[in-house]
Amino acid sequence: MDTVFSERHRLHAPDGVRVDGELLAHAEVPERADAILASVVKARLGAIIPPIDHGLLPIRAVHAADYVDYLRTAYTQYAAYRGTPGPLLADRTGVDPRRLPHRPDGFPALRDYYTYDYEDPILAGTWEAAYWSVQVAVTAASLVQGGARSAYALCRPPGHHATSDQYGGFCYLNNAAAAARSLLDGGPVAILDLDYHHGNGTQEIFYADPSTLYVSLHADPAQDYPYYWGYADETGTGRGLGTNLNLPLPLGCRDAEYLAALYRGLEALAAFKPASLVVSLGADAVAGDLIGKFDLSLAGWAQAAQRVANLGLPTVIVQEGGYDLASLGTSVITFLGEFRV
Ligand code: Q9C
Ligand code: ZN
Repeated sequence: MDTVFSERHRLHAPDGVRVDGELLAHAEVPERADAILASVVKARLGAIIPPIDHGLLPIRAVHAADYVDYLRTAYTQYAAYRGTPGPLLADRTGVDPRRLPHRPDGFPALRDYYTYDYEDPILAGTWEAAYWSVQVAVTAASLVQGGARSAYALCRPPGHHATSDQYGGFCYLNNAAAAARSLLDGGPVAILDLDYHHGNGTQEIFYADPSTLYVSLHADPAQDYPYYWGYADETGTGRGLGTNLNLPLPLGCRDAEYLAALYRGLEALAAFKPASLVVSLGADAVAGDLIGKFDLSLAGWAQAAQRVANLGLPTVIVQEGGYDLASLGTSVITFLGEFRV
């Protein structure tokens, strides 16, 4: 399997984030991609391919135009407002754009408008890194459209928490959603989200869409991030009713319980008869992660991968979370290894 990768992820390098007045080290760092790439190369999984620039089209296909314009210009707008450039961090005063009759203009009013979170800095290179992360995902999708059985998108920053018009959870643009939408020409698309966290952004983007099925295994939102989304009763809306399947799991969840939920998800997925599959791959689901709190063994993770591979669908695997630099590479290549044939 070939890997699509861009060095431009490095342009987004958050070093510290202030939460409740305390400066915390940021977990979503460039070293994550370095660790994964090193393991992929060492495992001789296939070629490492640079992304093709598909421009703004695949981004606008899943995000609101005003949100895209904001992300692209937020850093410079903020620098002009402050009189000096620096990291832009929202502080969440409780603004929800869906409840506001007027879109605010300029800073400071815009600061909290396009995010639901408070630990995702916008830095000088954030837009460019996020832009190329989408291109990585869409390029991997184009390899699969071109007949490859599978392709791996080594995306950074991750994407599944980015909604059509808000960033959060270390995500700015939704890479997996862009890949999925680009695959829709070939027929219905299923998205299987295996990140430890619920992919609220991906869910939102496709919530009313009957041509995409979103299936997610994740920590119970009553117990962990993203808290407000990911419950089992969120099943889609309108014509998309029945095309969203959330399988929340308890903290400490072990192999048997995880795999039972996966088999339920895969059954629903097969019944949907998709033409292709996008996997949101979060290594934070594996035991030992610094943020994730499952007790899923590496053997259980390999078994999960094998079952997904056995679907036999053309598959784009998109990197999401995973924060333990020591085990991240191994978790990723263990999963990818099951797609070898
Ligand atoms: N400071 C993904 O895995 N809160 N995002 C973590 C620790 C946010 C995770 C709390 C977690 C977001 C793509
Ligand atoms: Zn995650």
